[in-house]
Amino acid sequence: MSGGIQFLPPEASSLAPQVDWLFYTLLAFSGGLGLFLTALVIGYAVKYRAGSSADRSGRVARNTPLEIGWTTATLVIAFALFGWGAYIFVQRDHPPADAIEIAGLGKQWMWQFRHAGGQREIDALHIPVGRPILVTLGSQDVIHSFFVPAFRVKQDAVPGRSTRVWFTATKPGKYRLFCAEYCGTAHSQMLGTVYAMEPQDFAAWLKQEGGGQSLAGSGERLFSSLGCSGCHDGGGTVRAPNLRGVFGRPVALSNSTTVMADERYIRDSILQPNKQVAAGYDPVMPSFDGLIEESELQEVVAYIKSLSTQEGSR
Ligand code: HEC
Ligand SMILES: [Cu+2]
Repeated sequence: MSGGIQFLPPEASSLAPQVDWLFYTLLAFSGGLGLFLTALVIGYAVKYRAGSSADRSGRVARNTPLEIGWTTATLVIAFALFGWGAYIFVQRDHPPADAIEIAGLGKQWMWQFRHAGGQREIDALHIPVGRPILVTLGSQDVIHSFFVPAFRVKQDAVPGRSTRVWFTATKPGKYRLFCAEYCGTAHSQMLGTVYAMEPQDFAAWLKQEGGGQSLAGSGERLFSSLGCSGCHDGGGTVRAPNLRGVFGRPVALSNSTTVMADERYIRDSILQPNKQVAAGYDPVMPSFDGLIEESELQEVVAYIKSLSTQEGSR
């Protein structure tokens, strides 16, 4: 964040150079085409200005190879640019499996982040460089948008939904975090700082922050205080699926389709249990929509996920 005129923010993520290359190529392509067309317009305007002695007999001369040539060439270029952009987009949408997960929550008007160990921060996000970071985003009120220009990533946080964004920071430093979706009076003050740190510094930071209860631990507490365990831990009168190991596996539904039990499925199961009913069970689970806060939902989802990732070790 130094002075002087900056055309683009620093490139501080593994994605940033790729995005910039695409951007510069698009700029060169459309700039070149724009200049070429402008030159033709000006050239002809001068040539055929009123009173000039240019030939106006209106000869029609077609050049079929030339026409086919430029149509094909621009088509190929346009598709190549599309393919290139799509490749980056798909990559941006597929976090590596070993990414470090952080729960992010947008609310009027601040960003809250919670690490797996329970460390919580407001308008600040500490991350290690060189490791993929996956931020799952929720919103407590209206649409916000998580935007870190130096990382070239932007992702909406939408109420009632879980979205995600991932990146690998490449350079230690402080980077601006914006909310890029107008979200009310203090939208312009919804700013934060991303602290990209060397891994050992990050480990030290995590330790120093402590954190107390882990995210999944808080979720486990909610799981019993909200009454989920009454049905789901067996022993009760209601027959409900055991959630151990459900995350990341395909689930058979009562309508004979199968769905991958990802974050969205877990979330929907809690807020709209009747939308997708697990095969072999009665649709008796009540909706927790309105009874559970967004941040609590993130904790419960973290807990249900932990039931799968720590399989056997618990
Ligand atoms: C009244 C009993 C009951 C309560 C309370 C309850 N559930 Fe359920 N839950 C069920 C039943 C029955 C199903 C299977 C039918 C269905 O999918 O709706 C289910 C399905 C689910 C699923 C999908 C599991 C799968 O294998 O597909 C998840 C996730 C889930 N519940 C989480 C929760 C959470 C979290 C809570 C607490 C906030 C909760 N449930 C509270 C009865 C209950
Ligand atoms: Cu906002």
